[in-house]
Amino acid sequence: MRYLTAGESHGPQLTTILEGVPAGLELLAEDINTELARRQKGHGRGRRMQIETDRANITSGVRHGVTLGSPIALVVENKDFTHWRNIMGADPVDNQEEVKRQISKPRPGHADLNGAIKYGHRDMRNVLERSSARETTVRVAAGAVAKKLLKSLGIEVAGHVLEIGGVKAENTSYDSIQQLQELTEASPVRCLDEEAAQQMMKAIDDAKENGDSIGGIVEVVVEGVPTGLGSHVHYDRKLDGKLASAIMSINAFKGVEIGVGFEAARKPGSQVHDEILWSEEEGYTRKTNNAGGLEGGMTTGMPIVVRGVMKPIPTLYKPLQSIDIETKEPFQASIERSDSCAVPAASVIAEAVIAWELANVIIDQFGHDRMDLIRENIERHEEYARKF
Ligand code: EPS
Repeated sequence: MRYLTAGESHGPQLTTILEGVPAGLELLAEDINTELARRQKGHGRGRRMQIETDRANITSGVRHGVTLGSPIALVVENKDFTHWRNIMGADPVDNQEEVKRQISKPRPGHADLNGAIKYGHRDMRNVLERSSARETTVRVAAGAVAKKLLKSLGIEVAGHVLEIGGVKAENTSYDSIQQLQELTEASPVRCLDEEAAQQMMKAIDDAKENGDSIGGIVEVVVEGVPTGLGSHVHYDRKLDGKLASAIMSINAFKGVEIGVGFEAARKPGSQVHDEILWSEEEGYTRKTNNAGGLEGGMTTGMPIVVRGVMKPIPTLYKPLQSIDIETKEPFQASIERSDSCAVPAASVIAEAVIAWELANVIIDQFGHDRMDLIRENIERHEEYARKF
C-alpha cells in the first residue's frame, strides 16, 4: 500500500489517496471521523482547532460501506479557507505586491528558511502552508483506514503521552490495551497518570501565558501482532527501521525509541534481552518485552512499543531572534497563530503512522487483494508459528 497527501494549511482542502487497500474491508466515514476528532483534541491546542471540525469525505474506493480494492480518496475541507480565499487561491493575481500576509521573517525551528532557499520562494508562506502540521489531518485519515484493517485482524493500536514539558507520567501501568485506550481517551492530555496529567496541564497553561510552547514524549503500543513481520534479510525490509522512519516523519519529532530504547546503553545484555518461553496454548512468548516486540527487524509476537519525542512547536508568540530575508535586518517578532502544546494530538498521529506501516507489511506478507484471504493466511501462519 502507499498513500500521497496534498493540501496547504489554509488552502481549500486536504486530500489523500490510498492505493493498494484490499477489497472487502468494512469502512465508514465515521471510522475516519472518530480519529480526526481525536487529533483535534488535547489541552494546549490553539484557535485553529475551534474553527475546524475535521470530517472526511470518501470520494472513491468504497461502496456501500466496503472497500473495493480501488484507490481510496479522502477529502477534508479546511473551513478556515473562507478567510484565506484571496491569499491562498490557485488563480493568478494581478499584483503580487498586494497579496496580504506575505512572510519574509523565518521562524527558528520551522521549515521556513530552508524551504524558501531550496524552492526559491521569497514569500515564505509558500513553505509554511505545506510544512504546517495541518497536513497530519490526512495522515490520521490514512491511519484510520489502516487501524480499521488491523482491528479486523484482531490487532489493536493505542497511543498515550508519557511526558510533557519535563513532567513525567510515573504510573503508566494498565491491565489491557482496551483499558489503555479508554483511560487515555478520558484524559485531556492522553496520559494514564492523573496526577502527572494535572501537572502537565499546568505546564501547558504556564507556557501559553509566557507565549511559549512545550514538547514531550508519546508512546504507541500495538497488540495482537503476528510473529515474523518484517525481515532480517535486507536493510529496507527491517520493520523497526520502517517504524522509526514513520515516527520521525511526523512534524516536530526529533527522536525515536523501541522497547527500552536508549536505556539499553546503560544495562548489561543479561538485563536487556528477553528470555524465550514456550507453552502449548501460546507457543513462543517472552519473559519480558525489553525489545518492544522487535528483534532482527522482525516482530516477536510480543506487543510493539515505540516512543517518539516531539520538540516544542516552533511557532511562538514569544519572539526569538531571526533575520528578515528582504532587509537582512535582525528582528524579534513573528507572530503566527499556534498551539502551546500539541503532544496529545501527536500521540494520535503516532498511532496513525505506526498503524499504516503495520497494515502495509501485513499486506505485503499475507496477500494483497482480499481481506478474507489475508485473514486466512494470518490464521494459518499463527497456527504454524505456535507449533514451530
Ligand atoms: C494545525 C493547524 C495549524 C496550526 C498548527 C497545527 O493551523 P494554523 O496555522 O491556521 O494555526 O494550528 O500547526 C502549527 C502550529 C505548526 O507550526 O505547524 C493542525 O491542524 O494540527
